[in-house]
Amino acid sequence: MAGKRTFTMIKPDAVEAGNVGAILEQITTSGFRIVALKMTQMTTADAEEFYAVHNERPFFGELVEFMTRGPIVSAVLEKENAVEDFRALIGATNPEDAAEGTIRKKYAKSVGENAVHGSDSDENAQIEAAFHFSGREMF
Ligand code: RTP
Ligand code: MG
Repeated sequence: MAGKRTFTMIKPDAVEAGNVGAILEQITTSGFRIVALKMTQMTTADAEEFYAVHNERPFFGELVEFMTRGPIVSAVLEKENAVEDFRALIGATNPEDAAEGTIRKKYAKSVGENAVHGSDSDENAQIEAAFHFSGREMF
């Protein structure tokens, strides 16, 4: 899937706010094809593993608490240059720094509760997609 796929989650804040449909609409009209999609709720162990790279950071406990408090919608997306283009579509981690029109500018509440996740490399996209989806769930 090198260069062509990325992984995303619509985070609990955006699901709670009823923004799943609008966010998926913006993703698909921006040229991404959905090749896997589901709603789940991560356990504490899931979130600790998914975000293990951040486990020394001061916000780690808060992040795990947030990501497990309600359902998420996870998806695998296909497009040329998917990882980089999707990071551009979602905008900066902190919505205050995110460009106008980006998903985080429109829907994120704060640097912690920032509506969506986007993989940061092709390698992590593959790892993260495999964490959330079996082979039979990706098309
Ligand atoms: P993501 O992994 O969710 O796509 O976000 P990102 O690359 O833009 O940001 P990253 O540095 O990987 O941080 C992962 C998530 O941790 C939460 N966070 N909280 N309170 C804080 O200062 C803080 N900093 C980061 C956010 O939910 C961020 O998306
Ligand atoms: Mg990240």
